[in-house]
Amino acid sequence: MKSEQLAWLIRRHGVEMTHLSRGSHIGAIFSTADIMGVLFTDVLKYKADEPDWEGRDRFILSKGHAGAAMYAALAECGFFPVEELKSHYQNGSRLSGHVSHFVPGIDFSTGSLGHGLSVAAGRALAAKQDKKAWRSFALLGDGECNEGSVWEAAEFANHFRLDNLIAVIDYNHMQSLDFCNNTLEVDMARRWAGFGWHVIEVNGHDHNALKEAFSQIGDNGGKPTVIIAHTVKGKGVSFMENDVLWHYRFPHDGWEYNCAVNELHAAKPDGVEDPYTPNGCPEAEPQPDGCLHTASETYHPTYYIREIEAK
Ligand SMILES: Cc1ncc(C[n+]2csc(CCOP(=O)(O)OP(=O)(O)O)c2C)c(N)n1
Ligand SMILES: [Mg+2]
Repeated sequence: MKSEQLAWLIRRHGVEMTHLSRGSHIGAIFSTADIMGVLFTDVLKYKADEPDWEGRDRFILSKGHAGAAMYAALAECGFFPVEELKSHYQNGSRLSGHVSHFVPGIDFSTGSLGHGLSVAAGRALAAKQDKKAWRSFALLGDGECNEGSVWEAAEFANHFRLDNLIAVIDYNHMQSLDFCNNTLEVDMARRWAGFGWHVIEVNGHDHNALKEAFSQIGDNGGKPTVIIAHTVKGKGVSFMENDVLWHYRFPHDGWEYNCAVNELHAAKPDGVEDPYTPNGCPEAEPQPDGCLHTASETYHPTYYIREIEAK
């Protein structure tokens, strides 16, 4: 499968999974979809029919709230049946909202932010000590980089010259309910460089640029590599882009679900089938005047309060 096809399927599954479960984090899923698409088609070494294969690259989705993106990638790459994705977030399902190591292909459960890089760094050191060729990857959010533990791991990786460690930052400038710069500003590239890392900046939605960036890892004078991927939270559905609402909101029946699916269909690559709505959705009724969920509205954390007041 091509990376663009996988990224599209991640987005389509993401809409369905959050819609069915009334689950959160569609914005984060879309933000990482292209990075995950490239990682699972072009970069990571693995055997889907042997998830614990010793020679596999290790990958940790440290921003575990984008778990639906990883589940979709794993299912599409053959780790478990695609049909199972519909059970995401349901009672009794192993596909919990944040990634779980009970799922084939997932080595480490996350969800509490700030832990993935420490584990990935420890693994990279273990690989070096055991003279293993596999590499250790971690995908982090930019808001997650507010966690002090990220920077302890960054120092550790520099000290041990872990050039088999690759951090990818989903640099979308947003964290749950606000923009990062309103919360705690991180001067991203300079900070990582200051911690001794080899820094690559890239458009996180440009597959060729991502592939080029990943091809540069491992030969940087002993430095660990960080790929700072400039992304847009909610990328792929216009009314979800750069809008804090879609950190927690799920695509509701009607206008939201139909428009999201139809926008994805308008950008569907050749050779991909939509497993849920092969021909897209009927055109949705326009939203009534004054409805709170219009595309143009600038959402704000007070949205939920306004929604309650409106009832
Ligand atoms: C230790 C910890 N604190 C708070 C949260 C709640 N939380 C979940 S997602 C999120 C936003 C994180 O921002 P970022 O890493 O930029 O991810 P994005 O919102 O861009 O997907 C927060 C604060 C958490 N999961 N873990
Ligand atoms: Mg973010």
